[in-house]
Amino acid sequence: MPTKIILDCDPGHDDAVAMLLAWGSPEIELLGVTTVAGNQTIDKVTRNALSVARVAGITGVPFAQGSSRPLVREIETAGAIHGESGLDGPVLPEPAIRLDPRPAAQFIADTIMAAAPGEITLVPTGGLTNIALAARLEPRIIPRVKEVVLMGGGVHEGNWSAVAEFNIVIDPEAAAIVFGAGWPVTMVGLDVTHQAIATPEVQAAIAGVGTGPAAFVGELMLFFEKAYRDAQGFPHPPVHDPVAVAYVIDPTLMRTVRAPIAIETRGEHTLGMTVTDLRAPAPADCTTKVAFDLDAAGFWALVVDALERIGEPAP
Ligand code: PIR
Ligand code: CA
Repeated sequence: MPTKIILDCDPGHDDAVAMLLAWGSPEIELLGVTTVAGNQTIDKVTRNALSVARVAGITGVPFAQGSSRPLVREIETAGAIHGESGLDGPVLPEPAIRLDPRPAAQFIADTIMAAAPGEITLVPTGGLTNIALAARLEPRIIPRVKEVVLMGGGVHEGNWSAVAEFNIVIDPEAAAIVFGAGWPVTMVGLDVTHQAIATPEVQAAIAGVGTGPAAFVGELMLFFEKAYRDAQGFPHPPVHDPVAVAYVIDPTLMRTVRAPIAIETRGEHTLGMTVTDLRAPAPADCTTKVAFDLDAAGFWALVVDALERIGEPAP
């Protein structure tokens, strides 16, 4: 039985790859895609999500637009990394599908309440605004969600400050709600995603698939590589978001440790830090886990397989 997921994202080069991995993997049933302001403004990331759906031939999956800003703070985008559009590099085709009329939080709440308890895994790859709003809108979803597997945070690494990761620090109040809700949370953070590097060998394997969607990913990686080199000093870019999807497909691709995780919402130098208590043993009531040590070859094999399965969608 495939795992049913809702992907909540802000595409975003790596979010686009996460969408493709979810759509092209038989272990996953994509119940919906929701968007949240983050890498770019909400109208841009929503348009990007619909363009990616067109590229990959994603049909029969509802797309719902979410929050245009964090719960409390002003919006902060990542144009330096993802460009003016949020998905700079390839030509973005006109969207071919219409949005679900519901706001993302409503869509998430409705979908979870309509499913059996324990059926749905939430996979957020952007700020946690929509997920926090859904939990407040319909608290009965909290015990019904199988797991929240999110890309965000990190124990030993930061990328938006010395100690904070972008998805957490842009909406730390939402992150505090999500990490503290009591549902199982797996944090797929920078400790693992900085090991998911699109090396020249990886980029060659993707190009070797030889399809339109694979070429699209290649063009995304080209832009992402230059941006990551200029802005963050990485020779080749880490592709964060599909690692969370890969954990849902095959949790043995990384090592996870149960540990309490607190979100810093008031620190002078540490805002958005995911303060992870690795002292053993974890308390019995601990509902959070953190991932380390990625099997990068196994991860990229999943991405290439998904592109092979997507093939050449009808235009
Ligand atoms: C990536 C992101 C934001 C900033 C940088 N420097 C790099 C986006 C990605 O889409 C990913 O979800 C997460 N936020 C990584 O921090
Ligand atoms: Ca993202």
